[in-house]
Amino acid sequence: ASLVCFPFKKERIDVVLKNVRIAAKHSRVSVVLLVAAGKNETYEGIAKEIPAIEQANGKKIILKVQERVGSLRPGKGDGMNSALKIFHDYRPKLQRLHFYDADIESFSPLWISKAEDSADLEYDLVRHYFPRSSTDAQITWQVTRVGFSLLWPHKNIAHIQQPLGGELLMSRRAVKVFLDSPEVMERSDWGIDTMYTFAAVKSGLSINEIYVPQGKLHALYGGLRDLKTMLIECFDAVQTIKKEIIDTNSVHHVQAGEAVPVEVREKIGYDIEKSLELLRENWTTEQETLLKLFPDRIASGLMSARNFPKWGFMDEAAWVNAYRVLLDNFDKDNEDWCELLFKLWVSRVIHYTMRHVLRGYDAALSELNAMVRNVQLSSGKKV
Ligand code: GDX
Repeated sequence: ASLVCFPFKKERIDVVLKNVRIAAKHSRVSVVLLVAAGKNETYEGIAKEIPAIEQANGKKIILKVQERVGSLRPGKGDGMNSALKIFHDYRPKLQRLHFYDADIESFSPLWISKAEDSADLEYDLVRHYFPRSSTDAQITWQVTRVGFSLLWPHKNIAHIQQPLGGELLMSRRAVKVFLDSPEVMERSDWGIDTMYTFAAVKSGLSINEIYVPQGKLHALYGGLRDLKTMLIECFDAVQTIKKEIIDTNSVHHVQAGEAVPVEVREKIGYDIEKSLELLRENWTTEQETLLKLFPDRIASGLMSARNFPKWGFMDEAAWVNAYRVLLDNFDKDNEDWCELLFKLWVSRVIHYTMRHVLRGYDAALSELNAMVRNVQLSSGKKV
């Protein structure tokens, strides 16, 4: 028996309810759990509809406000970790826990069935992965995939397709591993996805990544500024575990991808014009001082972007150099460091967009894959 959880904050009520009905109807699902960030309009709107959905499907639907589990900003991590605890204590015992973002417009019963099929083959962790627009997923590519490849080039973790994905199935065994991991339970913010991925690999859980060809259609980001908090928390998560040793190489299978649908190939993931402005904003003298820790080309490049949008200095090699400096020095409690990390990442994303996305979808994706492979090769070679 399985539990499907949708963590939510502020979302379109009709979209969330549609997803809840899909889960409640599924034959493998016995409980649906909605974990709210707080009691807001979305919460109230959902609460009203629950009795009818329970009655129509004969399934238990639980709506709860998340607990304070971790110690960082209370966010999606507290939501997901609260769900782990509810799942673990639920009686009669449940076997599998699924997570899906509540705002997905393309959710279907197939997402649940595919994950269940894979869990039937006894994988501990099943992760959904999707075709993504070439300008989407720039925290995944530039921060998490580069970071994992730099730190553990010989391990499976460097090869996880979408290590930040919020759609996944955990076996009871996986849930137990996460509940017993202090790093996971403390991660109350956006860093939670990084920690689940890391803890799964470190503890040797078997992982299957399953491909969902329709892609994940959800609300578009505005400028890259919308992603600043997520960027900082995802980078901080990598920095926290940078000294960890992974001494397992567990089973990791990836289902082959398929042709990418036109809607995904042609979608623009963020507002480019709005994002160009970001390189000029919020400068302080402290940021100028911190920039001196970086190689000259990066420091002078970013300084010149204060006057006119510039990005040519932040190619792949420069980003990897900047990443190393950040891993050694970044301090998430210092706002100037946060703003500097953000500007460096913005210049990287704009460089990639202008140099590679312009050449078309296939060229852009092959560049991202080449970047990750190059980082693995250069940091993994024995000298
Ligand atoms: N309970 C709870 N508490 N839910 C939250 C909170 C919170 O503080 N913050 C967000 N959520 C919910 C939200 O309502 C939605 O259902 C889901 O979490 C994802 O949030 P959203 O703002 O839609 O995130 P976004 O930008 O779509 O990122 C998601 O996809 C990324 C990815 O796959 O690349 C999110 O699951 C990321 O963690 C993931 O890395």
